[in-house]
Amino acid sequence: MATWDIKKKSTQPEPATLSQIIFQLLKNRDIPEADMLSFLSPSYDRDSVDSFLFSQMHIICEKITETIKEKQHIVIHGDYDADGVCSSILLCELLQKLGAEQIDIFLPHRDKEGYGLNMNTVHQFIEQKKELVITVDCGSTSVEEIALLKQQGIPTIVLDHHHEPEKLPEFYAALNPHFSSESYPFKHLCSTGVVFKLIQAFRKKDPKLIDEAFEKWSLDLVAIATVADCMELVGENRTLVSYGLTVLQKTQRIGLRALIIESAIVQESIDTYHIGFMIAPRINAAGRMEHANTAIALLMEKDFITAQQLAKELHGLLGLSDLSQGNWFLNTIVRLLLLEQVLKDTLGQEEVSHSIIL
Ligand SMILES: [Mn+2]
Repeated sequence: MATWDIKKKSTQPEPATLSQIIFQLLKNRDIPEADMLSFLSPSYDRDSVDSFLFSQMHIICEKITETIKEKQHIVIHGDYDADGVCSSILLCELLQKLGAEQIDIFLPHRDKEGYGLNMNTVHQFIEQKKELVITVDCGSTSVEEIALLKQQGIPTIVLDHHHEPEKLPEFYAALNPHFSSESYPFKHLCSTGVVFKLIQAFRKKDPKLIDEAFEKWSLDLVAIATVADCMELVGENRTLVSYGLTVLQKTQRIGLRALIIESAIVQESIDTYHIGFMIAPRINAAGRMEHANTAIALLMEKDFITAQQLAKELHGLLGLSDLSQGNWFLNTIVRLLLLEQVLKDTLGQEEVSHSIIL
């Protein structure tokens, strides 16, 4: 018989609006008393952290504004997983909104190029005369690659959330909550969350250009990436995902709608389960089985017919991905067992023979 190990009753005073049992449950999960209310019912205005608490936010905003004013060529270097894809798209949309005309997104091929910047890519950027490189979901450890870019007069901005290496690259500036020199108080943002903080910073600087609608409609991708990257759903992430789910349930992105339909999800009921087990795996399947560019193309597509074709493509790649991970075998067994039960129930057959041919 199971024995329950119940923590001792807390003697600290409970916030007036919480019942003793809820207070005790949160306490047992190490939620600080000050965070209990926002944990249970996040509030966008109350729980958002000031973007300019990032120590280099001002420098980065200025550099991006200047680069766009000079009509220089910007390249976004992302990653092939859901966070890398979503952060590349959000940054591209922000730069377009700010008036940038020359933006490219570069995502490495998972098998042929691997994670992060590599020397071949850097040589390509130099040859293509890129004038500003912005890395998202990577770049924090690319010492040699960023040094070569700098040597060639190309500055690099890093927007990342990977841990600080022993030696930092010579980037122009960086937003990374994990850097020891970083003063931003919340450490668990994914890269898409970091790009979202940049959107909020530009909104604070110019609320007419980056309006409230642009900021709020960006939250669907923040929710997807935060859940897909398995970030802790505490503090600011809890607020971003909570509001992000509401946005996702009404998303205006044609590609995302096509993906939701292809995944047989009722859009109005999307929650973190649907992101983690249905949406994110399809986005990740592109980078795992072919190239993450297909996921970018789908999520940025404006035409529904094309979006449907791309969504079907990702759905097919997910099947291949399942197959490569052995899930196909388990799925087949489960489907056979369900079929056997149906045959027994409807035909009254006691013995049902079946076989799997491999
Ligand atoms: Mn990430």
